[in-house]
Amino acid sequence: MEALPTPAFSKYWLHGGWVNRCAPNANVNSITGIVRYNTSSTALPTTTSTVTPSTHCLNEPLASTIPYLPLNVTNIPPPNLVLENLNFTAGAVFHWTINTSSLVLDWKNPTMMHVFNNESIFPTPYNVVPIGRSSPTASPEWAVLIIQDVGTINLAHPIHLHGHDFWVLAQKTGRWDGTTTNFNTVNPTRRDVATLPGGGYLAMGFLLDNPGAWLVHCHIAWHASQGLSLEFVEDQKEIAMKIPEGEERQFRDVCKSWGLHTPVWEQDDSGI
Ligand SMILES: [Cu+2]
Repeated sequence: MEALPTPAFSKYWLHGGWVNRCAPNANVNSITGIVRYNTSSTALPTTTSTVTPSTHCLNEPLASTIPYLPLNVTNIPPPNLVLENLNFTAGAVFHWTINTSSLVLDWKNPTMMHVFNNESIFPTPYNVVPIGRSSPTASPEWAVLIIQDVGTINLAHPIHLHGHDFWVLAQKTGRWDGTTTNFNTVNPTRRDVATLPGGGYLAMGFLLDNPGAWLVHCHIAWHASQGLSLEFVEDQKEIAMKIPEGEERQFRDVCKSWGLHTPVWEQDDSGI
């Protein structure tokens, strides 16, 4: 196998200090790790940071995280723009809501069971958003999720999408104007998690190239527990085709066993 080209620096300090504003830590300068491209190296990196510590709860400015390998976002058919409003209900129990529904899953009948059963209607609290290409042979198509915080708490949320890297097309305070005019589609920051600003919106673009059931959730664990999540079911007809029959059987066996099992404790949160 051909060796990968060696980057200019082969090892880097990774520093968690950026989070200190939102999650204060007495030993913030000790939250470090090392990223090494040479797995046999034990030398310490000599890299230094030019990052100014954050004064807010957002991620680094998008202008500071322009990808080295440029990739643009193209072709967003209008039906693939998905707007979801984040809010909350605070009765005896606090719940986050996505378009008025707080996510709650039934572990013995998960989303993929509905997919294997060819059901296209999912339980409301599964917060399923069907998405997919206009045809299996369509040229590359993108989808965009716009999460709009319409609540009054004004908290920033780190939003994570399963199944895809995503491109940060917009990340702003205030209301989305309903158009793609102000989206940055030219080599936007690519992320695994990006911050939804309190009272604002986050527009996450992803290429529709991976049929499956993909969770989107706040990465603050107790917010996910309180229902801050939705699921994309992407190109549902193609999902089962991609999964070997043996695996589907195993999946059904596990769900059946789970259904027969008497739980030691009851499900007491969203289930994710
Ligand atoms: Cu959150």
